[in-house]
Amino acid sequence: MWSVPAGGDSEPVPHRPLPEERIAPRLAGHPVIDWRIADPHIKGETAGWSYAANESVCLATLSITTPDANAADLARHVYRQLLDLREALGFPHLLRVWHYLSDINAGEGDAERYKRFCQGRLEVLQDHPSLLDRMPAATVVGSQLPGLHLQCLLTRTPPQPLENPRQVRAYEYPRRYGPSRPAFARAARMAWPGAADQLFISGTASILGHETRHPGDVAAQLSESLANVATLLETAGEPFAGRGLTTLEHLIVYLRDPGDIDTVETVLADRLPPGLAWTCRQAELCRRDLLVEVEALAT
Ligand code: 3EB
Repeated sequence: MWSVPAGGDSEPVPHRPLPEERIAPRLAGHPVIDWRIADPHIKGETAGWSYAANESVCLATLSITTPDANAADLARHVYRQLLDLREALGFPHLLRVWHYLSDINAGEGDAERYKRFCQGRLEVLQDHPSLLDRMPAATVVGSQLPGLHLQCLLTRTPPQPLENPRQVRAYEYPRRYGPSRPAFARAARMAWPGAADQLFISGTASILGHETRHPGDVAAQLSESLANVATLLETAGEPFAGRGLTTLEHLIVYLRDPGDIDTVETVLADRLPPGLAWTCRQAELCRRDLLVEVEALAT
């Protein structure tokens, strides 16, 4: 269960959730996330979106199930829809985005679907400097359900993007990772009016600088990913720094090969603070040499 803003009474979000089990099925750990929003008195559906909101935050979902569409067209379409939703609901800031893209590694070279997705996303965002200046925390992983499935959190007041000193800013990756730069921040810190700050940690992999570390070694990749999460928490300052991974509410692991689940459970048992809830879901990841990726929310 993840609550935004954290603390106080909250209700399960009554919007139409993504079909999470069909997108990236759970392999182990706690049930897939049940989002809760404090007093979600604004609810609705528009242009394919389903949303629930209160005065500070809006959770919205959109599924495009056109299986054979070019991933650049899919990304352009959903990001244009996202700009329209932002206008219609009056939540100008993008805090966190989850994207689930089918056949994410299909296609060779610059035609790989993840790279095409980055192209469509960047084309739309380039016309909106305010969004490029304050990029959201993001996840992009594979989907077993055809198409592009998106969930996002929009806010009334701006989040603060954060970068990881162990990693090159994704927006500055060298050309070899694709012609269009990935538009996301490594984390986004949100100061909620009247509630505790939260840190939304993007999909985080075994990447140091811009290079994949430990190809072929899922245990080492998971440890490196957790080291990247720990560094982000240190970089975020008070109240997250100096507390290891204990400020995490929940950790999600995306695992490429379900056969690696025992290794994942062993590493998590060794590295996570006792009692920290986690979920492991099966998904392909945006670089072919990545075997595992994690994301988290800290309060
Ligand atoms: C990486 O660090 C791994 O394109 O929005 C993680 C999170 C990754 C978000 C994105 C990509 C994205 O480059 C992949």
